[in-house]
Amino acid sequence: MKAAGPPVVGTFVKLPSLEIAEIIGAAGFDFIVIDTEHALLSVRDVYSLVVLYSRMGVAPLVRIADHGYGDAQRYLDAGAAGILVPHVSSAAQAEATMKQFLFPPVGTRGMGMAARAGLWGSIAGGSAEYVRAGQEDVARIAMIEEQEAVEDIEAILAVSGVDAVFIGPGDLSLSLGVPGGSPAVHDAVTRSIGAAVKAGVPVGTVVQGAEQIRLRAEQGCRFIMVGNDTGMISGAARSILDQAQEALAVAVR
Ligand code: 3PY
Ligand code: MG
Repeated sequence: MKAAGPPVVGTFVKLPSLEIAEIIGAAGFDFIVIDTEHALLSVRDVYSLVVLYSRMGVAPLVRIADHGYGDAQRYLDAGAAGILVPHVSSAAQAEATMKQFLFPPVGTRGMGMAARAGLWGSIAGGSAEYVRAGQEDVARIAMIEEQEAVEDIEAILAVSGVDAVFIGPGDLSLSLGVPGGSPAVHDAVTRSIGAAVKAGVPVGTVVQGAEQIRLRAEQGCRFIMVGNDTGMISGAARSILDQAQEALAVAVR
């Protein structure tokens, strides 16, 4: 996210399948977001996906389901490259939530060096390196998905535990009370991206289609998300069936 060059590209992972994970990893995404907010993934499922994707060189992030400490701590100790916190609607909420994922003295995250993130206790550099990596190498990403969050965006961006922000157009459309793809949603995303760029905080969003990808990259997004594993399968299933049905409709009987 922080490197120069084009934005990094990722996708959401919702299925607890190592086979699908290998297929998506082989496609060459820079990162993936394992989605525990909207998918029925167990902690053990997340753990397996984190291990497999990191071994394939694809940065595994996890979207947590709420603002709590427990499961998120376990994902970080499993070696997740970052966490996305959904529905962060104010600076106070951002500060209280992100503190849990930073070690003292700035935060309250617990020491779990015997876990995978500490290489099962054998990490070179010991506890100092486990703590350094947890503070510096993990991305704590606040999701901006409500009208209040867009209005409070400058204050949210100023919270020191917010390493990046991700703008969620789907929930923004619900919050604004307008259909997805409406100009009001587009403008709220554009305003949020602009504020993040001005504050020097990496920003990302989810996009559909080449035109939107170019636009959001030109506006300054540093990470872009496209689609998810379930959509890829359902899209491919529909497309292959449509092709068969079109061919049959014109087949000589
Ligand atoms: C949203 O758009 O609401 C998201 O959570 C991103 O997919
Ligand atoms: Mg959302």
